[in-house]
Amino acid sequence: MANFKRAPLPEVAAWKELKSYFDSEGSKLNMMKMFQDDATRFDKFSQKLPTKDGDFLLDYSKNLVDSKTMDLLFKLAKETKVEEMRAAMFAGEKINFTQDRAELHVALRNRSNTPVMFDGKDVMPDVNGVLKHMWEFTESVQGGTWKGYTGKAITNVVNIGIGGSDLGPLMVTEALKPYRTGPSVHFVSNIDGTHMVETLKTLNPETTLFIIASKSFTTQETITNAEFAKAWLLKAAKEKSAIAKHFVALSTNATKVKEFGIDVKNMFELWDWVGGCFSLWSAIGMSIALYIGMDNFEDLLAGGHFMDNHFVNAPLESNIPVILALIGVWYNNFFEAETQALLPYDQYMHRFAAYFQQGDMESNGKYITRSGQRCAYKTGPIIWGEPGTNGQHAFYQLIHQGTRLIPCDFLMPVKTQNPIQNGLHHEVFDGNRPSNSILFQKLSPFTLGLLIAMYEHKIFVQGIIWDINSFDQLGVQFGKQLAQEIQPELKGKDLVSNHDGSTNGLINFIKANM
Ligand code: G6Q
Repeated sequence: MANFKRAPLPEVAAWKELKSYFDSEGSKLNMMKMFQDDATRFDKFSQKLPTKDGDFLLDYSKNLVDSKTMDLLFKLAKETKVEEMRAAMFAGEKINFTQDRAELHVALRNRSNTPVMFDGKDVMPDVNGVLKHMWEFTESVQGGTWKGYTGKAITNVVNIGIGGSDLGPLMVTEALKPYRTGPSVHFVSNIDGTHMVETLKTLNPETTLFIIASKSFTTQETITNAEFAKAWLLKAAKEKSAIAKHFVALSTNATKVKEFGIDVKNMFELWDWVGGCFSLWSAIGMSIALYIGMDNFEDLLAGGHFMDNHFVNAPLESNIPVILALIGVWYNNFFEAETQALLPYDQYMHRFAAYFQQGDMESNGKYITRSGQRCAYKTGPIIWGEPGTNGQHAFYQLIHQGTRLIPCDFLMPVKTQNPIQNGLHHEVFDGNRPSNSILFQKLSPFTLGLLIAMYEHKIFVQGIIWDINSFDQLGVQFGKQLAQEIQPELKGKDLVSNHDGSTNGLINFIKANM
């Protein structure tokens, strides 16, 4: 096990130096002046990566940082053991120590196929086995050889899942619409019956395939919606044998999948070491594969792998996820910025910020350090955002001239998928307002993969610096448990009195009015 021992953050030397630099000069840095004083500022504070889909650029020169700030931030990364933790993650160590799990999503996109060891075993044969299964299935659905119960091909796919088993595939299928080669895809997550009912309204059971995406296969919302879908199919098909033709499962839980009535040959496996908010890279990405084809799905994986290689090999000083993470820490903990905006200038990326609300806030929305103390500093920021240019006509006023400091990431393709007018349409920030500009040629599966992995690693690095376990989802598990407890109490007429006064009052109000 790598040596994770380190000082608590407030005692780390670079942290103290950052604090005193912030108090003396760092907080007064003026961007306009820094550009005037240094003609090489853009070259100094930008990183270009050549990729197979063209050059990728991070320009971080429009930030309230100078060389001294960056040097101290890199020192902070070293002193908080970012390099050691990074090595431990890639080596399959159980870095999610509260749940005793490794976090090996990087193995799912390991296109170079080098062994990735976990508990003394190479996981790559299993990973490649599931990819092969996905290839076969995708080709049969897209090619029309997979038939529904009346012998018709599949035209519509409904992914039933929630949280990590919904947000990624939904975001990616929206972002990669121009690459569509397969059936229409729909996503049902909410336990409010409206979501399911509205989705099924236009669908025909003979040509609809349901994907039940649930790592645990016990999540209440997903299982309730899946049962509803099964009843909807059986109402039309009459025969139980239709289930095998219209339901597949993406899960770790073969027993529950069988119990539900899905043939285990139609189960696509994932493993405990795939965290929920990283699962789009696993079989949970099945709806993506069916929609854009396996070639494109593998290109998405290749983009993620490209970023993994960069993250592992580039020195901290030119490491894009590390730079993004450190600048985020500078604003979060010294300028006390409360939020971080993600603003993609591509309409297809309209769910990108929503996706990283989970990725970031679930990972770093924690107040207990790795050694069990309460943090004496702020951890993860509030993530939000909408696509540009719509945002410009709504909330940019506050970003420009409001009283809060809001660091922004602009994500911009040089070429739009659907040109109406030439040129970029991004607002130039003329005040002392900080932003990163992330430019790529065109939103391809590869580039999207790279962008997702870039933010995943940024979040990971911030979690290390803040000394929290970004990977555990014990808060989410606790919420699920509470929901399980309360559900039976909603049945029957007896008044409930075992919670706090407000919870009892709310439950009893609902029961009285049902
Ligand atoms: C896990 C996430 C959470 C999870 C859903 C769905 O990291 O916290 O969003 O993905 O609760 O869980 P299942 O896939 O087990 O249904």
